[in-house]
Formats: sequence, structure tokens, C-alpha cells
Amino acid sequence: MTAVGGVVIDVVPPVVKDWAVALFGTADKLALLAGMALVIAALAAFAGVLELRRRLAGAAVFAVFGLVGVAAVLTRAQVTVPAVALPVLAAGIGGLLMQSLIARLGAWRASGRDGRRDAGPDAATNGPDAAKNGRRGFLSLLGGSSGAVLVGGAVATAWRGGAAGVNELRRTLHLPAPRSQAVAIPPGAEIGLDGMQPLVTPNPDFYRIDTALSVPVLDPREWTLKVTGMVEREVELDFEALQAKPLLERYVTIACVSNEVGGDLIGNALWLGWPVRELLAMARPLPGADMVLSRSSDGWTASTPLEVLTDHRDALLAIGMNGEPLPLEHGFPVRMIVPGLYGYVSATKWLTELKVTRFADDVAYWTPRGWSERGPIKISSRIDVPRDGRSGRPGALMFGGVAWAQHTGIGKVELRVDRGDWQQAELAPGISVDTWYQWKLGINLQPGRHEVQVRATDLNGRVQTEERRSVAPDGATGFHTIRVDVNP
Ligand SMILES: Nc1nc2c(c(=O)[nH]1)N[C@H]1C(S)=C(S)[C@@H](COP(=O)(O)O)O[C@H]1N2
Ligand SMILES: [Mo]
Repeated sequence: MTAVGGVVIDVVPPVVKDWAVALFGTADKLALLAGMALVIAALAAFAGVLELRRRLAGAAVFAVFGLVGVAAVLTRAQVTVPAVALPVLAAGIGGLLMQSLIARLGAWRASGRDGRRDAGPDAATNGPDAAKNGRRGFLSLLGGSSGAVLVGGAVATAWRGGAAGVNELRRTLHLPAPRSQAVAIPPGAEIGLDGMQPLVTPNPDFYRIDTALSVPVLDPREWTLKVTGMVEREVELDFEALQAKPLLERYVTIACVSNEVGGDLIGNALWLGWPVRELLAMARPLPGADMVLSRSSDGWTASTPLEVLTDHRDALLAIGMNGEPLPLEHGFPVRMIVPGLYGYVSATKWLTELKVTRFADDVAYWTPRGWSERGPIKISSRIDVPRDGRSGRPGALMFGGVAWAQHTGIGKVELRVDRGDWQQAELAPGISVDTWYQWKLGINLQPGRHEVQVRATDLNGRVQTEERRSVAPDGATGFHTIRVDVNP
């Protein structure tokens, strides 16, 4: 089912995917699985009805179902024998179960008919009893098998999540201390208005976006990272060697290209890792190379300009997030973190390969699906308090939020009411130019309904784009706009 879902994710047009993400938010995967379960249940019921009409017609539905499952598994990056065997087994068991259900249904019907036909003295007792038994046999097998499927699914999910004790390994993993001091959080960086997001996003609250229907579970003892392609010599690194490197700690705010204006697909964390440029220096990229295609264990890829990985912005091979090993869903054991670029072109989780190549020769996962091959993060800002549509009292109302222009830094944040003059907000110091900045501003509002907008200017004087554009192909633009009602 996960394999079929994975194929669904890969082949649906970007519009549908956008719609799914917008509709279900980060619960899109759950919705897809639930939808598939419903479709499968309906198909099974349909097969049963077919089989009743015509022998083997229903069995054919199950056979097709099994073949679709196998085909889906074969297209995935990790093809294993159990993965191929599972859909075959599921279809076989399903088919047998259907036969057995139909036999019991037959018994139920036959006994019901007998009961009615038999006009003898026992008819009133025996007949309905036999019918009851037939019905009980059918319903208990149906209920029992449905229950077994649910329990089996839950057990399989739990077993997968803890596969090979990787969760336990992660829990007991001891992160090395960074060799260099982490950038300290300057006093006043956290404004802390009620309703504002914390300056550093706790791991459990960090947004999650990826195409992995089931989180890849990688054993750090078996993990390796290969540098291949246009290099003087290929290099392979294992987890122990990576841990022994001089590691850095950096606060970096990462963001998703699918983040709408005002959206929450953005988060700020303290990452521990080794600069990608050090590893690339060991492999020595050949002249002419301009891109690194990073690949995950499940075959997902991102295209990152070579230049961005080798300049001094400290793009990291990250193993730590906010003081703990990467959570499994955020890329355990190793992911990339690149200041200034959207996640889809840089932040590869469950990282296993860096192929040094050229934009002219290779394309990443999202490029043929309607997204730009390069994705620098756009200057943006968001109002977090008050919430859109909130009402307040006349007098000073405190506004607060965040602004970001990763790797350039924010110079100024302004608000305007009902398209009036821009008023400058109080800008808190950022942790670094690679993180978001918090801001606040008290505004006196007259009674009535008001529209409040925010815009940011980066440290190079570039102003956030006003024109409203949607997320595809390279990130949304427009001013975050909220409405507040002031009641007299
Ligand atoms: N292996 C893999 N890495 C991936 C992705 C993916 O689909 N697969 N999605 C990327 C995208 S689009 C984003 S925005 C970031 C999100 O990282 P997070 O889930 O840790 O917040 O991961 C990136 N890394
Ligand atoms: Mo993303």
C-alpha cells in the first residue's frame, strides 16, 4: 500500500499535490492512506458481488490488485523480497477469504430458504435458528478478518517504525560536542508576545514535508555517503568518520517552497554538522561542474548549485537538530541544511549520495514536476498576532511576527493599515542572517474593520515583492494581510 501510495505521489500532477497539501496540510499522507484504504475496501466488496454473479470474476479483481501492488513496489527505490511478496500474499489471502465468505453467505441463504419452505411443526424454531447460524458464520468471518487486517496493519506499522532497533540506536546515540562555539542568541531576539511562535522551533512542532509515505529507517552503523560524478576521486564517508570531524553548530531557518504567504511551512533550529564544502574538497570537483545532485535512501533528489555548497555560508551535513540526533522524520541519521535555499533544492533528508554534476546534465525530483531547478528563498514576512479575523478594543493594539531573508538578513519591517503610510516596526536582533527575525509594533486603531499588511526589506535594501503570486514554480510572493475588527 505504501508503494502504491508512493507511486500515486510521484505521478499525480503538481496541481493535485498542491491541492492535497493545501487541504490536508501535513496530514496529506494520512489522508492519502485513508483514501486508499476506502478504495481498497470498496474494490473488495465489488469483487465479492462480481464473484457471486460469476465464479472467478471476483478472483480476477484480486489478481489485478496484487499485480498493481507488485508493479508499484518494483518502481520504488528500495525493492526487497518481502516488499514484492507482500502484495501477492495479500491478494491471495484476500481471494481465499472472499471464497470462504461466499460459501458462508451461501449457507446463510440456503438455511433461510429452508426455514421458509419447511412448513412442518419445527419450522418456527429450526429454520430461523439455522438461518441465524449461517448469518453468524458469515458475519463473524467478515468481522474477524477485518479486525485481523486492522491489527496486522497497526503491528506492521509499529514494527517498521522500530525496525532494527533504529529508534533505540538514535535514542542512545551520543552527539559529539561542536568544535566551534554556536552563535549565541542575542538578548532581545525573542520578543515573546502571546501567540507568537518561539524563536527556535521545538523538534515536535517543526513542519515536515517530504514524499516519503513511510519514513525511511536507516541504521547509522550501515549508513554511508558517497561523493560521485565529476570529481577527481570518489569519496565514501561512514557515520563514525562523520562524527569524528570538527562539527559546527548553526541556527538556520529552513522553509518550504510550498509555504503560502502567511503560512507555517517554516521553522528555525540549531543544526549540528560538518560543512559540505569540506567533504567536496576531499573529492575535488572537476572544472565545469555547477551542481550537486543530492540523493536520499528512497531515491528522492535535490539540485543545489555547487557554488552555494562551497562558499562560506556553512552548508551542513547535519546530524543534530536542537541538541538531539535528527528525528527520524527529519532525516536521521544525516541530512543537508543549506542557508538561503528552499528545502526542495537543498535540504535532502536520509542523505546517501552527492553527485557532482551540471544543471545541463541532471534534473532533480521536483524539476520535471513544475518547480524551478533553482530555489533561493524569497524575502518574506508574517503577522502572527493578532490572528486574522480577531477583534480588539479601540486603543493601542500590539502586532508581532517574523520576517526572513536567509543569508542576506532583514534590515527593516513595516506595517500599514488600510493601505495607508508604512509604519516601521521594532525589529529584534536576528540570531544570524540565516535565521528569521522577530518584530513588533503597537498601532492605534479606530473602531471598525481594518486591513493590516506587513512587508520586509533585506539588508541589501531589497523590498519584499507586493505582487501576489502562488507557490509554484519558485515560491509565493505578496504581503501577508490580516483583518481586525475594532469594536467601540
Ligand atoms: N529525502 C527527502 N528529503 C527532503 C524532501 C523529500 O521529499 N525527501 N523534501 C524536501 C522539502 S520540499 C523540504 S521543504 C524539506 C523539509 O524538511 P523538514 O521536513 O525537516 O521540515 O525537506 C526536503 N528534504
Ligand atoms: Mo518543500
